[in-house]
Amino acid sequence: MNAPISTVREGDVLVVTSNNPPVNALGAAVRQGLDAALTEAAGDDGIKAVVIICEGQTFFAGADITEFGKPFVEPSLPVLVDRIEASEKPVIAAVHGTALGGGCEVALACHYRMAVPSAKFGLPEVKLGLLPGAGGTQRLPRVAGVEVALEMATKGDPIPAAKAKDVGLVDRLASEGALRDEAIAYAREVAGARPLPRTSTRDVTVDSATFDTFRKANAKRFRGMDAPAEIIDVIEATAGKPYTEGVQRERMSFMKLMMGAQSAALRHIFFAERKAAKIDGVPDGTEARAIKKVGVIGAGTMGGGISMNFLSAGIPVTIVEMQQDALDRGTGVMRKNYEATAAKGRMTAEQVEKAMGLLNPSLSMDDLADCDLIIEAVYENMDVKKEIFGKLDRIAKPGAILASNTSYLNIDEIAASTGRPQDVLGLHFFSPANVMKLLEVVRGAKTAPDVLVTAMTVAKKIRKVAVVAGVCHGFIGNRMLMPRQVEATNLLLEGATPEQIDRVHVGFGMPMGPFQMADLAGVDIGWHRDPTRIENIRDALAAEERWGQKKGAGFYDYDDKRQPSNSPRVAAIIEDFRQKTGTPQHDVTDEEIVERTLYTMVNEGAKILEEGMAQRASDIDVVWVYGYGWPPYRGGPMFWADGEGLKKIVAGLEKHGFEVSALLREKAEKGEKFN
Ligand code: T1G
Repeated sequence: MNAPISTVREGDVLVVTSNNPPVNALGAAVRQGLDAALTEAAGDDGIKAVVIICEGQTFFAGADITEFGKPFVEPSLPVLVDRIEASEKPVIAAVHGTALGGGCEVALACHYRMAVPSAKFGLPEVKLGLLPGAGGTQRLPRVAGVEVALEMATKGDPIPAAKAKDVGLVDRLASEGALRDEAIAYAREVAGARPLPRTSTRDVTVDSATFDTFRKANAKRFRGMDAPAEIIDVIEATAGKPYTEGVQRERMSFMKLMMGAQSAALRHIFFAERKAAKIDGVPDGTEARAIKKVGVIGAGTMGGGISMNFLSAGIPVTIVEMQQDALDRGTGVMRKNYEATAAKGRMTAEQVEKAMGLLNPSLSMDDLADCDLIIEAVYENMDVKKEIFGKLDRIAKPGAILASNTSYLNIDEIAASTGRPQDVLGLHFFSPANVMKLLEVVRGAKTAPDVLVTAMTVAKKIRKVAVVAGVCHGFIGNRMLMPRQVEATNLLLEGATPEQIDRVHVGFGMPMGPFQMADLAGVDIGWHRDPTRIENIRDALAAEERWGQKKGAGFYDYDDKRQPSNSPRVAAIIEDFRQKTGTPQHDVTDEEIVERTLYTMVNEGAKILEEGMAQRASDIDVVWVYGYGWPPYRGGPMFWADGEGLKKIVAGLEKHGFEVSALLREKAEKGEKFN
């Protein structure tokens, strides 16, 4: 591979260019090239200033994550950034794309920073369970202040160039498309300026109360995570201290996090998310179909949420309902959702109008005739879906992709109600569809390869994380949810309480437990709606209209602010069922709850793999992290099981009499892992 770093003399300015696709990661060859360029600049009196710029998609997007855990290659990034800053000639960072992590730290070590308006700066190391390990915790507080540094480093979200300029991270904005020329001109302008503005020599002013205030304000968000807490500690401990002392503390904390389980889990998820986009058995070079216009059938919660994903991505949507009032209600909810986002400052009013302007409400399916992708999001009933797909077969243009948003139903059966099963697949969005990142792409037996490739391409465009699932009841996520819910209910009958089971799950890191989730989603979801037919605890609650938060009562009682409290009525219902079923009672331990609700999920995941319903174990991890809030710092159920030890999982399942998946047993016996 040719050297990623090249240098060229533009008069008295040395332009150092990195060409290391896809994201100019700061791998060993890049670091060595930059180091050599600094030596070249230092050794040539004709050079008065240096510009560092990148070709391709972006300025350096960080250290090369694929190098982590491999033997070290000099120069390290911390050494390199200090060499940049120590240069006797000014070094100007010319930034486009996303200067992230080590890329942002390289820019911080430069004496001047220029960026095009579309550029972004970020320290996303925290999303990998790490912290900025090349001086970022020391230089950013000195350049932009402690508050900005805390915000950027603990949350990992990038800021746009204009804000970066406001906070002092960027000195000069360049015109789009003229970055190289304008950076060279800027270099000439500052070539003689002395003293060189070395970030590490600047002071940090801070009010010591800042840190605890920040910790308290973000306690819920950072719950259970090591990296954000460590970052706050490092910035607090080193603010006001000399740079050389501060970077030592930074280095120590970086290595501690790097060796920790949470970073391994988060790096696993980082790569798993990208691996999920790759589809086994699809010929390389399979072209995606063009999706210029989308149709959505059903303007309910799901249809509206699904439509918003495309509208926000600038793709026109024709949304079809049967009745005008349902159509008006649905489009009204979409506008309300957008306006709520705008009220939070995450969208402008113009963007709301632009998105809504791409929406074409209709009462006739005939208006879907020119759509390239049509997504059905109606009532979960196979007959209804078959009828709709039969109609679509007559209406949709040749080559249109026909998708169902079904959560459970058989895609092959739906496809068979058309004459074009090769164009049919499942696109299972998760509620709220305009928020949840996960998209299960359900591959029918006859789904054509280019239809799958199109689905993955569209998913990326609408900023979803897509995972291919096979046709089985519940696909991947909901199929694993079932044993968890069944066991959680069984545990109630045997002596556990809803609050105990939910506490164990929340303590594990889930956003909520099974019963809190039921109350949020609706206890009546999937209920047969016959209040006289009471066959289980859920029926009993539903019969009393304890349908969850929306009714002020479900497995918990809720006050008018939807604050939950344990419900004596629910305890009585559970007790009643314990009596009626004669279930033997025992003291349920937290460990038993984990074994019976989480180990059973892993067991189901292993069966899903055995049956080929998921392409790889890491896909299952992606489903649960992005679809159900499994704590990313635990890496997903299959990664977590690897960490627990598959032998321990098998023993736990056998202890409670579960039938252990053959694949799980085989891997446990061989001492293998899922990932
Ligand atoms: N290292 C190695 N490979 C990377 C990479 C990285 N930093 N970033 C992306 N890739 C690969 C990715 O796996 C994929 O590979 C391809 O590039 C395209 O990525 C010392 C220690 C930059 C916003 O965390 O956020 O610096 O699947 O699909 O959607 O303090 O990539 O094609 O084989 O995501 O256009 C900090 C992580 C590192 C940035 C581009 N930096 N990357 O998004 O493309 S730690 C990050 C991203 C660090 C220092 C510390 C995104 C992107 P493949 P993609 P994209």
